[in-house]
Amino acid sequence: MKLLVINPNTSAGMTAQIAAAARAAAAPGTDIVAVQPDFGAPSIEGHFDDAFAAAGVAQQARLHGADADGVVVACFGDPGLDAAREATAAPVIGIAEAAFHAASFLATGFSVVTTMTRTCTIADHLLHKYGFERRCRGVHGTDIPVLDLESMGEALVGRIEAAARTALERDRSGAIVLGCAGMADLALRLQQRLGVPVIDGVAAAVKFAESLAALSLRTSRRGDYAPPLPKPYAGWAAGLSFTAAD
Ligand code: 2AL
Repeated sequence: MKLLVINPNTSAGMTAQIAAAARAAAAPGTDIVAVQPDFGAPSIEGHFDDAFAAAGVAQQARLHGADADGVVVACFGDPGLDAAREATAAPVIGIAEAAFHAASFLATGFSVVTTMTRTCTIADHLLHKYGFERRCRGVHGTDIPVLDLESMGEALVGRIEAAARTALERDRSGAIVLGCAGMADLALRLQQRLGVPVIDGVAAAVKFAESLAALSLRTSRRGDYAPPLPKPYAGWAAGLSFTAAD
């Protein structure tokens, strides 16, 4: 099976890191194809970055989604998730959404530990949108820039571990969701140190996408997830238009 993994930011280093994490989680026989948009921000750390990331995900899902068995949106803001679901019938899983679901199977309450504090609002919005506000007991920023995660030294690991310990205590939660695709490598290490489930959304999304594809389950084409209406897009997006032939 082929999984299209979309890194919504434009950092090639992070795309490679996400691809490695996805391959480590994937079953034998799952082919991971990792892509990124050709425009936008090198890291998604706010609403302005997120707006370009959503368009980038829509672009990549349109260009490469047709022959995929599943698609993963590998940024914790799940940018462009609904747009990608219109663009292809393959199941599309966001890493935040996947991590929230996985955490809810493992604990009555979980905490999110993420990067810049300003991104906590984006996670809050997703928790409400998906209906997880009663399971998530807190979203915690560490003020670590996303691209600093590319070289994960012990000092950085220590800061994330400390934030997770504080979150577990203050929130009375039983699991930690890591709030960035760049934290994928950390999950097992932190799980051993903290003694609670630590969920990386990249691995969780890969496993959910594989499961849905194996169950022959695809995105509903009824209602709002129907393919986009045919109309000519303008400017650089012209090549992404849907036509009556789609
Ligand atoms: C992210 C992420 O996963 N990728 C990115 O560029 N920004 N999320 C975050 N909360 O900082």
